[in-house]
Amino acid sequence: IKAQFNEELNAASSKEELERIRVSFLGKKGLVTEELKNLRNLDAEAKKTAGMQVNILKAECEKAIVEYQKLMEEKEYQKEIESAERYDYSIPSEKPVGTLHPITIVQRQIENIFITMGFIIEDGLEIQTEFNNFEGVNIPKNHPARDMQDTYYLENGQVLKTHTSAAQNTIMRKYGAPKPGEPLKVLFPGRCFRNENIDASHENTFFQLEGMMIGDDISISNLIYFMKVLLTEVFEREVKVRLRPGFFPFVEPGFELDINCAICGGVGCPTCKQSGWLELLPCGMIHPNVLRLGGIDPDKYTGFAFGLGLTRLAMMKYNIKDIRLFNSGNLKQLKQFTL
Ligand code: FA5
Repeated sequence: IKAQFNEELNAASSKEELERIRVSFLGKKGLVTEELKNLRNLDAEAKKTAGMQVNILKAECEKAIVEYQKLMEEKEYQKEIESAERYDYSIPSEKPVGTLHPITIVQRQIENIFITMGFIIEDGLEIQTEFNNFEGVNIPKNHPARDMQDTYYLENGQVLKTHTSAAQNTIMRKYGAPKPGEPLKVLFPGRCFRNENIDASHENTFFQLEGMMIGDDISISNLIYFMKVLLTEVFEREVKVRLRPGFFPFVEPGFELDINCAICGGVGCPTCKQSGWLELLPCGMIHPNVLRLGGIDPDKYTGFAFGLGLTRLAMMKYNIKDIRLFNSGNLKQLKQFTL
């Protein structure tokens, strides 16, 4: 039986054949099982020796089948590996894998314009102290202006910055008073957070881009000049703007620079709330209190600041009708923008 078993086993080339062999030797009516059954016909002495032999045979057959099965699985696995598709990870890909987010594109474009005009780029923290976000820019506690910006407070009393102006104080302290004829010119873009009701033109997370110029003879005409350069370069055409008086505690005088809504051409649409204008660029001359808090003498220096709604600007530039697209993660939409 053992010789026959070995012969058949060695010829087996599939799992099915292996199973057939198992059944024909070890199954209910298998050869080995039959031998076991036959033991009952023997006398006690013979039963003992034969029983031992048959049980050894049974154990050997079982073991051989298990081992042979393992061997077959091993062979199959090797075959699979050899025929598997191979990748060469070192070959350069044909297409660039990612694209810049439209806000990043516009941010870099504006940064480049201002760098050529001698501005430094600074990074403001997203988590700020209440002082930096409010008191440092002349918004004292209980001032109604705090209600204009619905603030996210952290458990430790710090805030998610509601505007890029929160970096003004830190930047003034970092660079100190400018030298004569060398005004301090800084651009500081950043993500801002407000607990807003979200609609087509309001997000709770959006980008602003702030600029500040402080020197011994900075005036409103400098401010208007830089704003015009900025908007002409970004839109690559003359854009219609309007200047209205605007109130911000950190500027005096303060202005609201609005841009003609390019989506509806000025006739009114949901994005501009039917007004034909989009509030885009609040600005003004830095309030003396803000300079003083930043360690700069307001009797010797003046400056302007502007806080551009970068997300809204990107909407204008790319004719994006709904602000919610920016944070949507919709790659099909977001990938189509180029400089
Ligand atoms: C400010 O935040 C001032 N810090 C700007 C400033 C800086 C004024 C320096 C003067 C001098 P305001 O709250 O208006 O201002 O916001 C500025 C711009 O951010 C708005 O014009 C708008 O374009 C954009 N903005 C404000 N809230 C949102 C919002 N929820 N979603 C998208 N953009 C917003």
